[in-house]
Amino acid sequence: MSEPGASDSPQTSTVAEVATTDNVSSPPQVDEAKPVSEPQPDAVNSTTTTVTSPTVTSPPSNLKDDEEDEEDDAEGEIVKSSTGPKPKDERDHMSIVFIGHVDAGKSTIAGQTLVLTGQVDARSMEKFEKIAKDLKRESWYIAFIMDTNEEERAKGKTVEVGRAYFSTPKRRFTVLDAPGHKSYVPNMIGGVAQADLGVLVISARKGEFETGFERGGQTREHAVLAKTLGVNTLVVLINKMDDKTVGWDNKARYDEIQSKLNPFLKSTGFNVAKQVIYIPVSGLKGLNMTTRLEPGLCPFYNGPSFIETLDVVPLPKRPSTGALRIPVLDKFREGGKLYIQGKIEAGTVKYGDKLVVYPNKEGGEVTYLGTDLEEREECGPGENIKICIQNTKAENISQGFMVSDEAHPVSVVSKFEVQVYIIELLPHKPLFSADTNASYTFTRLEKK
Ligand SMILES: Nc1nc2c(ncn2[C@@H]2O[C@H](COP(=O)(O)OP(=O)(O)OP(=O)(O)O)[C@@H](O)[C@H]2O)c(=O)[nH]1
Ligand SMILES: [Mg+2]
Repeated sequence: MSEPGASDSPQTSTVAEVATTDNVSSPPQVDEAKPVSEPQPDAVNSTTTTVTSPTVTSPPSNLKDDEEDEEDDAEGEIVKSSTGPKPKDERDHMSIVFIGHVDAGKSTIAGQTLVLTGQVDARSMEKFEKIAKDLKRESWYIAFIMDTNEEERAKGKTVEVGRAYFSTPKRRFTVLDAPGHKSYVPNMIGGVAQADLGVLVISARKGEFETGFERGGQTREHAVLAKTLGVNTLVVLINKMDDKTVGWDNKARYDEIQSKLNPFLKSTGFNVAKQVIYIPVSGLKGLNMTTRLEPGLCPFYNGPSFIETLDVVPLPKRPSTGALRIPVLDKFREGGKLYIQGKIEAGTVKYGDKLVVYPNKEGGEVTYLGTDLEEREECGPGENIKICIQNTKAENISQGFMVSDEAHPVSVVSKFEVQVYIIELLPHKPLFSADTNASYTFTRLEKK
C-alpha cells in the first residue's frame, strides 16, 4: 500500500473507557482511566495534543436469556438524559482490533495508545506499576491498562476482548484488544467480528516471531480468521524493535519478517501491495506510536507513525441511507431498561425511528440511542451503538439477530446457500462432509 503521507503529528484527544466486552463478567476498572494534561513521553515534540474529559460509562451487566429481566422491558418512554443527546458526530468512526500471537505486545500497544493520547493519569500508572510489581510482572504494567481482571493480570494473558476509545480531529476509534492465546480464539473471533481494521502485532524478538508464525501459531490463525471475517486492511506492527535481540537499525530482521509474512498473507487473500501496511514500533517504549521516529534511529523507515496511519487508512464503504442493518452483539440491562448493543453496518438511526428485530419481528420506536460514551440524536454506519427499542423482550433477543428499519425488512429464510472456507481440519477427523456434526444440516455440498 502506498505510504500514507500525513506529515504533522496528529492532534489527538481521547474520550475513553477501559472495559472488557462481550461476555464481560467483572466490571471494568473505570477509575483507572482519567485524563491528564501533562505531556506524554512520545508526545514531547508535539505541541498539538489536546485532551478532552472522558465520559466514563458504567459497565453493561450482561443478561442471560433466563435471567429475571421481566420488569419493565423496553416498554416505551423516551429515556433521554437531562443534558440531552448530542448531535451526530460527523467524524468517521473506525473499530480496530489488535490480533496476533500470545505475548506479541497487543495489550501493551493498546494501553500505550491510550497513554499517549492522554487517557491515563500518572496516579493510575503508578497503581498499574505497583500491581505489576506485586505480581512479579513488572514489564506488563502498560498491558494492565487493558487487561483488567485478576486472571489476566496474574497470568499476563488477555482473556476477554478489552475495549477502549480514543479520537483524533479526523476520526473516532474503538480499540478492541483480542487475546492471543489459542484457548481464547472464540473470544478473539467476537472482537474481530466488530472490527473494520486489523492490527496484526508481530514480536520481532528472537524466537518469538518464529513461534507465532510456525504452523499452529496464532499469527497465522488470526490473520486467516481476520480475512475470513471481513477485515480487508491489515496494519502489521513489527513490535519490540527496542529489544536487545533486535535493535532499531536491524533492517535484516525487519526484512526477514516481511519476506516470510508477505507470501503467507497473500495466500490468505490479502493484496499485500494495497491492503497491508508495515510499521516498526516499540509498544513498551511508546516509539513510532503517535509521533514519528527521530531521524536516524531507524535508518530504513521514515514513514508515518501508527496513529498517523490510522487517520488515513481507507474505511470500508458503508451506505448511510437506505436499509438499516444492525447485527446484535449483546444485550444488557441498565436502570431497568433493556439495551441492545451492535454495530451499524448500513444505514442511519435516529430517536423515534421505527425498528424491528429479526427474526422474532418484535419492535417499535427507538427510545434511547447512544454510543458507549454518550447519548446521541443520530448514529451512522460503522458506529458501535446501544439502543432501546419499544416492545422488545430480552428473552426474544440473541446475539446474531438483526435490527432493521420497518421500511426495509430483513429476509427470513430457513435455507440458504453458504460458502464454507475450511482452514484446517482436526488431525483425528480429517474429513468434512454433509454429515459433519454441526448445529446445521447441509443439504448439498459442492466443491469450488
Ligand atoms: N522489549 C519489549 N517488550 C515488549 C514490547 N511490547 C510488549 N512487550 C512485552 O511483551 C510481554 C507481553 O505483552 P502483552 O502486551 O501482554 O502481550 P499480548 O500480545 O497482549 O499477549 P496476550 O494477551 O497474552 O495475547 C510483556 O512482558 C510486555 O512488556 C516492546 O515493544 N518491547
Ligand atoms: Mg493481551
